[in-house]
Amino acid sequence: MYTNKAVQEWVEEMAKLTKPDDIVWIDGSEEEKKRLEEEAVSTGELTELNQKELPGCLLHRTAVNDVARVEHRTFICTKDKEDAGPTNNWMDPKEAYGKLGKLFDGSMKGRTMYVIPYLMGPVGSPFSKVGIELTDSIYVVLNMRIMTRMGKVAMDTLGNSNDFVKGLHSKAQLDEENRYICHFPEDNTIWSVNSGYGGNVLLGKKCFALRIASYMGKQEGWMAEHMLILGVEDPNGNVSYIAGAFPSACGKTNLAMLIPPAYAKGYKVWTVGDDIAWMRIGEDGRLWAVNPEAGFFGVAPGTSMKSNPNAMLTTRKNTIFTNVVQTPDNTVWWEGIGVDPPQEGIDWKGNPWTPESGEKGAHPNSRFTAPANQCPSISPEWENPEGVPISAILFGGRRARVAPLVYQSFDWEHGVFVGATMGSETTAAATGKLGVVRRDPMAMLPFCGYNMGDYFGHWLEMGKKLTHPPLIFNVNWFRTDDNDNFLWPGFGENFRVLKWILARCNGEVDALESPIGYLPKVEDIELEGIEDKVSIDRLSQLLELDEDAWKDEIKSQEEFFEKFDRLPKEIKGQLENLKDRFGF
Ligand code: OXD
Ligand code: MN
Repeated sequence: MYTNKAVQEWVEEMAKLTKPDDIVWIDGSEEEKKRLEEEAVSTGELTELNQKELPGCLLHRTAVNDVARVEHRTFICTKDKEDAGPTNNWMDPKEAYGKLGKLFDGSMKGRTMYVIPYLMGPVGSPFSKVGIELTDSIYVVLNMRIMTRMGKVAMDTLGNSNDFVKGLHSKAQLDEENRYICHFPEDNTIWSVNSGYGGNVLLGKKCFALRIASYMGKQEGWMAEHMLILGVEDPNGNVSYIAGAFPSACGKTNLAMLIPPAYAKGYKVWTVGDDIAWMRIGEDGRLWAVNPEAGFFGVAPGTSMKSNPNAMLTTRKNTIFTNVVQTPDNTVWWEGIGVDPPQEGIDWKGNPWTPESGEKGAHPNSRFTAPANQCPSISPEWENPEGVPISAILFGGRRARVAPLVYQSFDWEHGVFVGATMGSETTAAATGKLGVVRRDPMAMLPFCGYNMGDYFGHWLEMGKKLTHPPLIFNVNWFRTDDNDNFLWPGFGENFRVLKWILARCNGEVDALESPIGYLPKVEDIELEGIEDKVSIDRLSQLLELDEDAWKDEIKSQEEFFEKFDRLPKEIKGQLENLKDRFGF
């Protein structure tokens, strides 16, 4: 059905390797969706949920050993090891093609290979790029259908060009020991084998839109970032856009879909994206961003009508749920959904489950895949081919102690340093130990497709070209008191911090200079309506700098930077300046 020669030849070559019984070219039509859903339901790969309560919704369970991104098995395969840098796993491309080639050899025997053309970015946008994913998983096809612009539209965009990202995925045997997610940025290629978990297999998302795209961005002078994009509309109808980088499972989706508190009459927050931003310098010297995705692959646990009503409403139809609890009336439940659990259900492993069992019913990294256009707060601009102009960039993480609620960097270069020194306590979105602080520059540690020292350099270069750069802030919703209680209510109340940030962008409010940047004056964070939860004292505590904690923090930053051979001198200089300002 498609005539692009380069695509055809590559598909043939990959089919020779993986030896599927059949090849199906995906067109993105409704009929195709129906057919694939029926097939997946008939084999048990997907379960149809209660169509009255959750029309168009499906449930999937991954293998129990396959529930999160596997960072230790994710590789950047550049010819020169140095180009992958000190924070990525590296494999020689020849070795990777050889090793994975053996795993792919015959891996689709008895299966169908689906050829998924997809577009990252809005249709007709100069930002947008085409990828093709070959997979033996219907779950992948149906998720890609939600997460990207899939099928004919992508092939039409590609035309006769050979400029597309080549993604090959096979579940193979879901063998943990032979699970590899390999990226070949110099070849525009991604190979993923032996996994069925979203972040490892929906190749348009982390693999292309972040790892490969960050490399492309460096070559071509733009940026691919692990950022949400939101718009704040004021009572006069003016909308300002903010992009925010937070590590996985730190509330990007919640922030992107925030509903302003009651006191902020006439304000509205619009969602442009919840995970990835592609950003270019506009002719006006501002930074313009698009969301390359078309859906949300959000973390389910903790999502409720209280924490994120817009996400809940988005997922009431046409959604694929992964690894959540299936209730007796064939709907879904997860920890933190805000309603009582069913007396019994089927847990994420597919076993009978009761709330008394002491086990979690949903996996902590269980997910929903939902179309962005179903989101009640979706921005009217979310598919604008030119993107939206960014006024502020936020960096943030989970920091129980060190980081104050919010502070502003002195300038772009200092902001890059603030991003480069981000740290966060680990979550369930990746395998590994939970709750330990790891340095996660710009929330890109697992997603930067090249040497992170060069990546910092690229940020610095971009800053030089922006005549109207966004202001850069750091936020921390997760600060706790001595008894480990959160000091800040978070969720919708985070709007109060956004409001201060935009007031800074508009030059409407001054601030206090501190060693780490500009801090708000206590009276400038509005507390109307939450005075009972956040007293002035508490707010002061949230904005406090603990010198001892900062001493340790700077030591940890210094240690982290020691890994880098290609650390820009500006970053080193910023570290020295920070020490000087503290007098350390
Ligand atoms: C995600 C992640 O799925 O960051 O967005 O893990
Ligand atoms: Mn993410």
